[in-house]
Order: sequence, then structure tokens, then C-alpha cells
Amino acid sequence: MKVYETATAPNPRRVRMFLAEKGLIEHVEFVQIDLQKGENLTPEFTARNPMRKVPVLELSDGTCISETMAICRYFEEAYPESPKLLGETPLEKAEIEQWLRWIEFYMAMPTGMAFQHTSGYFKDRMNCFPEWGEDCKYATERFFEFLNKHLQDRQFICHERLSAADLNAFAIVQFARVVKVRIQPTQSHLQAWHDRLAARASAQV
Ligand SMILES: N[C@@H](CCC(=O)N[C@@H](CS)C(=O)NCC(=O)O)C(=O)O
Repeated sequence: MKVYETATAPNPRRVRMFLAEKGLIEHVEFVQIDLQKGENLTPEFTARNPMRKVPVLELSDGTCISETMAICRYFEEAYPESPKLLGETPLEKAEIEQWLRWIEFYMAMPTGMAFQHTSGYFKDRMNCFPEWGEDCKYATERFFEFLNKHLQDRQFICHERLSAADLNAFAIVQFARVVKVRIQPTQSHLQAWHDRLAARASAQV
């Protein structure tokens, strides 16, 4: 199995952390795609993912799956003996899904938009609106505050144990530093949660 990815990009990191927590990272060969050089825009890459984004999982028979959480879902189902990161019961699964969507729409998306519209990283292929990028930063900051309150009496985001919600949120909280959104000194619960995650081996991959 191969994962086409970019080591510095946040979505591939979510997959790497998920695989590391499951003990599956050695099962996968990682192939680096240079996004800034546009290696994701080639016909060869487009055949693997018509949306031209990383990560992409390629199975040994050539089947390709894109979308971070679809890739994670594949590993969750294909390796049932590995630690469950998407929940066990119907309620756990639903609550983790709820959080994954909140994290995706209200933190990952604005952080990504803030990066794209203020850094000029993809200025060769998109119109940048810095003012919109700045507004997106505020959305990320608001979500940090929301997460801080949620974590005031919890070790993890859901069900008092690690789930993909923690991994996804952690990857985005760290990525947000590139747009100068950081955990504030007043956000001690978020900071403590971050430090617990950062101490795990999966945070190093
Ligand atoms: N919804 C997709 C988003 C993937 C995505 O936006 N990947 C970024 C890197 S983190 C990318 O490939 N960007 C290249 C581009 O937009 O040209 C997922 O969850 O995998």
C-alpha cells in the first residue's frame, strides 16, 4: 500500500498520526508529492485523485481512495484488531463523527483558507483575498476558545479516550501556527490537552 502525501501538509499528517496510533504505519509506503511545484496537478496524479489533493491511498491492486477521513475509515474497518479510533458503539461513532465535522468545517477549513489567502503559497493557481484570509483566522481563534471550554473537565475530546477527533484537532492546532494562530495563555485546558497529545509517539510522525 502507498500513501501519496506531503510531509508538511496537515491532512496527510492526520493520516500518519491515525496509522501510528493503530500501529499500522509500517504497512504503508509514503510517496512525497511537492504541492508547491504542482506535482498534484499532473495527469498521473489526477488519475489517482481527480480533486488533485493529498493524501491519496493506493491499494496493492491499484485502487485509489482520497479524502483523509475515508482513508482513515478504510484502516479502521480493514484492521479491526487495531485500536478503535472512530468509536465502538453507535453513540460513540456518532459523537466522534459530529466532532470530526465540527473540527473540519469550523477549524480546519478556516485555517486552510487563512493559509491559502494570506501566504500566497498557491498564488500561481488561485486568486488570493487576504482580507478573507484574516477573517478566517478569527474563526479558528473562536474554535480554539470553544475547544478550551470543552476540555476544561476532559482529558480527550470524546468519551475520555483518544479518538480521531483528538488527532485531527491536534494536527490543525499545530498547523494554525503558520497563520499565527496560537493557543493563548488563558487557554490552559487546550494547552494541557495539546501537551498530552504532543507527548505521544504519534505526534512525531
Ligand atoms: N478534503 C480533503 C482535503 C485535502 C487537501 O486540501 N489537501 C491539501 C494539503 S493539506 C492539498 O492537497 N492541497 C493542494 C492544492 O490545493 O492544490 C481531505 O480531507 O483529504
